[in-house]
Amino acid sequence: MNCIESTDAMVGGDLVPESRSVSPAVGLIGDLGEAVGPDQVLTEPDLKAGYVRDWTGRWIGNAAAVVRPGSVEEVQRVVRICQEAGAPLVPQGGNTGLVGGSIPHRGEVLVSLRRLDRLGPVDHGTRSVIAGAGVTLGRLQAHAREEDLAYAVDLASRDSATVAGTIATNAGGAYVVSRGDTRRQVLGLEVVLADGSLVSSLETLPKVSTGPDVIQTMIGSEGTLGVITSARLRLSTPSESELMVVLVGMDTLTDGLRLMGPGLRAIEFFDRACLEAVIEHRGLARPIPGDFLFYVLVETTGNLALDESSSAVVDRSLWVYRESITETINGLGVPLKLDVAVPLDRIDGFAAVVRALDTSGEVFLYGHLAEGNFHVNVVGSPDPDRASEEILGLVVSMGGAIASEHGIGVAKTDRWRRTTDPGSIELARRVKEALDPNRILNPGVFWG
Ligand code: FAD
Ligand code: S2G
Ligand code: ZN
Repeated sequence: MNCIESTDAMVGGDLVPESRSVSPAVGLIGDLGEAVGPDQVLTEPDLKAGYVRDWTGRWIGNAAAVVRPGSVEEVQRVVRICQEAGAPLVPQGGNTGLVGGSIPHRGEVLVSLRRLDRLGPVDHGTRSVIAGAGVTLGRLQAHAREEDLAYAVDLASRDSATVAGTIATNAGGAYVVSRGDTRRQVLGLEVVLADGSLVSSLETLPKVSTGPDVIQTMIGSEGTLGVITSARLRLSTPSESELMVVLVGMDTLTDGLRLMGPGLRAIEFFDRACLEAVIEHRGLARPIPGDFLFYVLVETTGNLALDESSSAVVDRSLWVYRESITETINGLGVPLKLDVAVPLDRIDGFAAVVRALDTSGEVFLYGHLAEGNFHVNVVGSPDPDRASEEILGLVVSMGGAIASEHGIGVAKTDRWRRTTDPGSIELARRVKEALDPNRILNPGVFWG
């Protein structure tokens, strides 16, 4: 059940923005300073720097100002001011997004939600918790653990990635195969719409059927339909049985699929290039003897049918080889990162064709095996746009998806428009038209 609550007077069904004594002389920056306090409005380039550069360094944007509201009411005021000034804004959480969607590319107002970091008490009855937009994944996971519960989504960016950012990108991570993506964890949302009004479904009961749950459209909307200020999230009981983590060397990914069975929690893969780079970057020992095209990491509470040919080690610390890949690659140079998915019966064919492409860069393949989710990274390509076109074109030709968990952002907006079926584009356009007719919300994403 969604209820619209607004501090605005409703006149004849139209929202009449509350009167604001705007002295024209102060302008946008002054208005924003009045709304959140001047020290929460950053205009100096060095103070804005961390907010306008993405995690990989591939995008460096510019913001009219960085604004850091500390409450839902302040978010409403900021959005209303931007709406009335016709000033586009980009909502930002931990700024760990990898498709350029969290960066102000054309002087937008950057609205950082990190200060909305309240965490409610765990509700054991509904096994859920209300978390503010700016709560990091790591803090949410620790909060759940203290109550002998668990939050299902886990990313290596857990100490920066925020609740709202993971909802806005429908983040996946290692446990999608056993616990689902972020969408599966969202029980309710509180969102500030483009006109500054507030809509909330936080107090919904665990199971209702009260009409279209339109607010769920915010999941995966990447800051283009509303500013998420809070969410009610599902928690689960951690598995009792002993976990086993195994790393297996193999020369086809299809062989890796045979390791999926009862009790599976996560199945990740990475190629030889990733392993060599991580061993060097982190100064780690070689985890298993032998030299293989691929390495598959399995976390399970079941038994694994390992034949004598597979080299395997059972040790929970093996995750370090998988979790170090992103930072290792970032240390080699600004990577072209393509998060894609291909049908499971095409995974080895896809890997072979990508490797054969002439990207003139170093190619790294890793990701989440059960979903056919590859993170194709290319470092040192002289023409990353051409490499991106070729790889995304290959994905589409194989019946795959041009994004599996990182979203579209500005990196794939053009390709998204060209490869998504026209009906879905038209429906998305109508929703955007209805919710953000003046296109002030993250205008570069999807519709840029
Ligand atoms: P930001 O980067 O700040 O924003 C991301 C998008 O969400 C932007 O479009 C932004 O406008 C929008 N947004 C942010 N806050 C709000 C809000 N309050 N309301 C509306 N829109 C909002 N991703 C995965 O899916 N799986 C992984 O395994 C994974 N591993 C990673 C490992 C590393 C080391 C790094 C650096 C990144 C990884 N990521 C992964 C990518 C990234 O962490 C996710 O995309 C995450 O969801 C981004 O969260 P954030 O808070 O940093 O969002
Ligand atoms: C992962 C992290 C980001 C990347 O490691 O699963 O989602 O592409 C990725 O390196
Ligand atoms: Zn991933």
